[in-house]
Order: sequence, then C-alpha cells, then structure tokens
Amino acid sequence: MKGIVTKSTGSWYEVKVEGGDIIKCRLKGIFRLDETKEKDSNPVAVGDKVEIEKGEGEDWMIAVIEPRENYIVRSSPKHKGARQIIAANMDQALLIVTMANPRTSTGFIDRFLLTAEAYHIPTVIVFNKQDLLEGKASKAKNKQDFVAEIYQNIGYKTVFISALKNEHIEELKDVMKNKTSLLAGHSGVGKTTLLNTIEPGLGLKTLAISKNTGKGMHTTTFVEMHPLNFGGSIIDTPGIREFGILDFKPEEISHYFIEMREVLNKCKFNNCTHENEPGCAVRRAFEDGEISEERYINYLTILADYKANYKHWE
Ligand SMILES: Nc1nc2c(ncn2[C@@H]2O[C@H](COP(=O)(O)OP(=O)(O)O)[C@@H](O)[C@H]2O)c(=O)[nH]1
Ligand SMILES: [Mg+2]
Ligand SMILES: [Zn+2]
Repeated sequence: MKGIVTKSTGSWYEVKVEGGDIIKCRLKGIFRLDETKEKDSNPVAVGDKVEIEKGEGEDWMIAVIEPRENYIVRSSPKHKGARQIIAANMDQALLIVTMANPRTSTGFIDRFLLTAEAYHIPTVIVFNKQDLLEGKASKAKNKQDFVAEIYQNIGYKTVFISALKNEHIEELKDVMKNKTSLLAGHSGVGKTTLLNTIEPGLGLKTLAISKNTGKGMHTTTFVEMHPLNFGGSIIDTPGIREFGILDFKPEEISHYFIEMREVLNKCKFNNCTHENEPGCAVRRAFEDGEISEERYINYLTILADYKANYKHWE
C-alpha cells in the first residue's frame, strides 16, 4: 500500500494511506543500517511518500521510501554532527514573522530563506500580529513597511494577517489551498494560534504533551502533518531554530540569496565571496543601491559564521 508519512517520532510513524486511513508503522531494519553510512540520523521524514507492508506479526512496516522532491534538515538533537531530515516533499514554506512582541530580525529571515532556497522550497513571508500595528504610525509599523519592501522587491510573496483576530486569513488560505506547506518561524510569532484559527479542530493536538517523555511538544522532535479542510496540508515543526545545516562551500552561499544570484556571474573571480575582492559585481550592486544594505550585511554575517563552522562539515 502507498501512503504519506504524517507523523514521525523516530521509533514509529503514522502513514496516511489512499482512502485516508492512518496506519501506525515501524521501519524495516534495512533502512536503519543506512544511518551510519549517511549523515542522517533518521531515514524517514514527515511528507515522505512510502510503501508499507505487513511485517511479521501484526505490525505494518515501511518498506519503500520514494525519492524526495525536496526536504529540509536540522542538526540532530541526539547525534552531534548528524543531520535530521524533518520534512520532505513540501510545496512551500510559510515563514511567520512579527515586528512586535516579539520582533523577528531580518538576520533570522535571511538565514531561513538561505536554507529554504538551498533546499528548493519556495517561501511566503507571513507578517502576523497586524492588530498590534493598526491605526498608528508606530515604530513597529514603520519597521514592517521597511522589512516587507526588502523582500517584495526581490520577489518574495508577503501576506499580512492577525491570527488572533482572524484578519486576512482568507488571503492566507488562498496561498495554502491544495498545497503542502511547512510552518516556520521562531517561538512566539503565533504559529499555534494560526493553526487553531485556520483549523479549529486541531487545537488540542498542537497543545498535546508527548506521551513518551511527558514534556511539552516544543522539547520533542516530533513533526506532524495536518490535513486542511479547505484542501492541502500543513507541516508543523517544533524546534525550527536549528534549521540551516548546509554542506556547500562558503562561496556558494550567495547563490541562495536570490538577488545576488542574478549578478554574481559578473564577478571577476568565480569563487568570489563578495567581501572585498576586486571586480565584485555583488558589492557594486550593493554600492549602487540595487542590493539592500540589510541583506548585504546579513549575507556578510552569515558568511563569517559559516566560515567559522565550515570545517565541521567538510
Ligand atoms: N496580538 C496578537 N497576538 C497574537 C497573534 N497571534 C498570536 N498571538 C499571541 O502570541 C503568543 C504566542 O502565540 P503562539 O501561537 O503560542 O506562538 P508560537 O510559539 O509561534 O506557536 C500568544 O500569547 C498568542 O495569543 C496575533 O495575531 N495578534
Ligand atoms: Mg507553538
Ligand atoms: Zn563578488
């Protein structure tokens, strides 16, 4: 039987099969052996298309994992240096950000976008908590206008909502309809609130406590895919903070800054990192105001961080 993995605990999985039934499955031993060969600490992820079969006894087993269209990883909480694939086969990511209570930095946004671009996941930036900004020319509202424009100018879609007050949610639903979306954003931006607003029936689930550890969901590694009543599904991920494990060369980082990608082939050196090399087209575009200062500075910061940690991944 074919199905899609909708929940992963690491030791067992929920697979939604054709017809809609959810079947609890384990993984055939053959996949587990691969762990040591690959750097991945889990061979199956939410969103994976799989084939399941009856194993010995009554257990269902995942027997085949189909090749992934895309996936996203984080560093494994359990095995240092290992990657954990947390979701696969997404149509898009929804990055939830807020300019007040708490404020999402563009540094955070750019790190996420870098990862998403590297893993071929189109991203929509969702500005939540509009109700806190309405009606005043507040500092936070000005900041939002400034930040939103940066991303709109380079081609990212933006949506402005209030998850709490149920404002402009229809617009977001249009974006989500019939697609598999990864829900991302740091703690406190309103991801759980948004899930409850668009799919009230899920409320209890997102607040659930892990049966295994007795701890809150945010401390677990569980990732879950929820079906949406208007078509499509959403993948909810605890612990988005550790996204961004990349294994490419430092000079390749700019390939995932979409506005830099367009000019970097004009740099004099093909391994240009756009810091201060002569004949750098990216630096020139920044100086000419074609690349935003915010993005360029974030790029340099990410590059420096990456270089400092790069050896680890070689
Ligand atoms: N004012 C306002 N508060 C919100 C909104 N969305 C979420 N919140 C509040 O922000 C806090 C964190 O929300 P939560 O959904 O737990 O964030 P998560 O950590 O991203 O899941 C809660 O107190 C929510 O009530 C919103 O649109 N407007
Ligand atoms: Mg939450
Ligand atoms: Zn350059």
